[in-house]
Amino acid sequence: MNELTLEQEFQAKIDADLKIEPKDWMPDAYRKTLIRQISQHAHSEIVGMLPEGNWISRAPSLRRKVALLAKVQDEGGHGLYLYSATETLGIDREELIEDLHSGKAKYSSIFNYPSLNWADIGAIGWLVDGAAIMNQVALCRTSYGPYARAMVRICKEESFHQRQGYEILLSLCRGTEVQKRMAQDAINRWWWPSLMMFGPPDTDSPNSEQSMKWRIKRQSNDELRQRFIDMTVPQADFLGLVVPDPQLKWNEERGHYDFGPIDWEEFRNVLKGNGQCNRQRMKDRIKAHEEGAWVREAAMAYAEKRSRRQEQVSSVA
Ligand code: BYC
Repeated sequence: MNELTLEQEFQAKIDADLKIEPKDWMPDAYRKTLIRQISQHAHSEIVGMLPEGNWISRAPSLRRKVALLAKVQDEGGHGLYLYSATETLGIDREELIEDLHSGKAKYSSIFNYPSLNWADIGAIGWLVDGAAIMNQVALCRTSYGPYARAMVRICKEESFHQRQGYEILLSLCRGTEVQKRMAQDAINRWWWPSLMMFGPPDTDSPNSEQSMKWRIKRQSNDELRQRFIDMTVPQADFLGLVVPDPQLKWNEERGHYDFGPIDWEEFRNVLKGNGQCNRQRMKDRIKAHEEGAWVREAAMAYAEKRSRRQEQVSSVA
């Protein structure tokens, strides 16, 4: 079969909402786009453990500590599912991790902001995980089978994470005046970066059009961002917190909230490596990777020993 027919069959499969599986034929550009997006997503999960990990030893109660520990552990697990999904596309995990550490690969802009106090852990759960879910529920129907299946499991866990964050903020907002001020301060700092998680505006998103045609992305960056704002503003009202956007206003005609301009210059700057925590995050990630080398070596040695033993057993049988 020639390339054109293969490509037409591939697109027809996508248009019929069938999943593409690892051994199916796929255009090289589809494979590359998936490797880029899924590995960026995996890196985000792993780097996303850092700002929260800082607070495990300082959580205000045993209950909060256990919940945060479980959340951070889930994120490590999400990274593993996603690295595994990327590997089905014929790339090695070590290579992906090297690209992250060398600064070649991107990870979500949001994790380059600092978590300054306990209220930030609430804001991360509510806003960051809330934005992640909004984006990831759409990805449960993405066209590549292994990615879609990983996302189903991830989304189930993310919804606990979001509730964990909201509950922290609810407690603070029902607490003392100082606690409420802490919650408001955290929202003031995390609101705009959370909106940036959805990526640049549709008019400035080079990958969107093709990714939507391939149904890797099911909704555009702006559609998901708007949906997130519409869902989150009433939740902020319930907490009694003010969303830090003076232009935020319900638009009856559109059936959506209007909102003020996003500082895309700040976004681009963070992507270039100049955010508040980019350097610190990469330093911590590389250190953790180096310190974990013995665990990877021990796991490999164990796996090799087991497979040698299995070979011996089957040759005797
Ligand atoms: N940060 O053409 P576009 C989580 C890049 S949640 C950094 O629109 P695309 C977690 C983009 O990669 C976060 N880079 O791209 C939550 C592209 O760069 P290149 C992770 C960004 O791919 C809680 C360029 O800008 N979630 O993990 O069509 C706790 C142009 O953009 C960002 C995911 O990764 C950004 N915010 O759409 C722990 C979800 N936005 O490679 C962990 C999966 C854009 O062309 N990913 N860029 O140079 C996606 O859905 C899509 O990749 C995006 C971007 C919507 C993010």
